[in-house]
Amino acid sequence: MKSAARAIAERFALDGRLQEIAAYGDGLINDTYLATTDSVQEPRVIVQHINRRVFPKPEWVMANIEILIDHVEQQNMAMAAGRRTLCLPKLYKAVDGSPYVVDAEGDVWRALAFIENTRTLEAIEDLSDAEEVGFALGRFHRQVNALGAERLHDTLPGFHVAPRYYQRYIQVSATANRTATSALRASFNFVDARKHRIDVLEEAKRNGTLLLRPIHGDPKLNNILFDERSRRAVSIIDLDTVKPGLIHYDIGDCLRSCCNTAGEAPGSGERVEFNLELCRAILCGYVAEMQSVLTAQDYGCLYDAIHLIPFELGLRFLTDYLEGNRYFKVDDPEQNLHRAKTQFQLVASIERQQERIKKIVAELAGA
Ligand code: ADP
Ligand code: GN1
Ligand code: MG
Repeated sequence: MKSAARAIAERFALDGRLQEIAAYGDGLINDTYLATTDSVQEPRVIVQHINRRVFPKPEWVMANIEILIDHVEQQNMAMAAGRRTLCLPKLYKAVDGSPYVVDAEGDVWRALAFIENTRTLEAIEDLSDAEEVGFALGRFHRQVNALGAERLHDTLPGFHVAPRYYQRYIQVSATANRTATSALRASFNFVDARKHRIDVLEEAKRNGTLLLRPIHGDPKLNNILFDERSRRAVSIIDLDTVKPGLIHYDIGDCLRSCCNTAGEAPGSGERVEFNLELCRAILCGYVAEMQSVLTAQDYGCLYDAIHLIPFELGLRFLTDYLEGNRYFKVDDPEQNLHRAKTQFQLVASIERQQERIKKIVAELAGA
């Protein structure tokens, strides 16, 4: 794959000549590479291969990203000088002028400007990091809200539609049930006890309580870039999943990722808890940006989102485990089961703190 990546990188109109290219990042879906060039201004470039099994229409993914980057750049330029901005990485064009490169297998690759002097965080360390995360997601939502969901393609039909994942799980687990170990059965029981909650956000969407808006789709902690020195959030990346959706999917996803400081794959014996103080700080930073957009109904569904999205992710990992690990990349065949159990532990922690989470939301709604 590395030599393929090199040949692909040569087909982009980069600033400077290509030097090295190496695998980069730890995403579970696409393949990411870091290329270096001899350019003084732009010595590093991110080159990515889009997974076509997951994104059946990669050209739509690219169209959404182009519209979004353009929109945010225009908004940033219209902002008063000195005001804080959230930037998105610019796309390099291919040598032939197209916005991406298609390889011999018909797969799509893109190249993005590397945002220098930034870092991602493995875990949130303090409340200031948490507020920065809230700023990043809130500013992103506020800026893309003005774009309108109808301008974006639905690149991943069913993404974050929890009842769809549940239906698939039911089909797949029916066969597995007969031979399940007791550990696996415990996960099945966990899901069964919560199946009545699975439709909560989709129902709110159907009855007009929640509206479709442009969303990021995957705002986990390591998709936010922080300034290396100030540790302020400067960018939100990994834009493949940008599409029309519920901002609640994003809020739930961001909180399940950031408030679980043990991470998606904790070591054995490590406790998985949902950290309330981090939750409060993230939501504070978020609401500071989104206050003018959020409705009473939006606040009313926040707890449901915080509870549902880790449950949904656990269900997705569990189903993939049962199907033989076809969707999420794994290093060992049991990894997706471990990831599923971790999300379920997080759900249990959220349930134990339900009243306190609702109180935080109520305080923010009244602020
Ligand atoms: P994935 O998670 O699917 O592998 P990402 O787009 O998140 O793909 O990229 C992987 C990692 O590469 C990120 O976590 C980040 O560390 C780094 N990265 C990606 N894009 C940029 C960018 N434009 N500038 C700086 N670093 C980036
Ligand atoms: C996948 O590609 P990556 O690792 O950023 C997944 C997300 C999950 C995440 C869990 C398109 O994101 O939905 O929350 O793994 N992306 C897709 O780590 O399914
Ligand atoms: Mg990523």
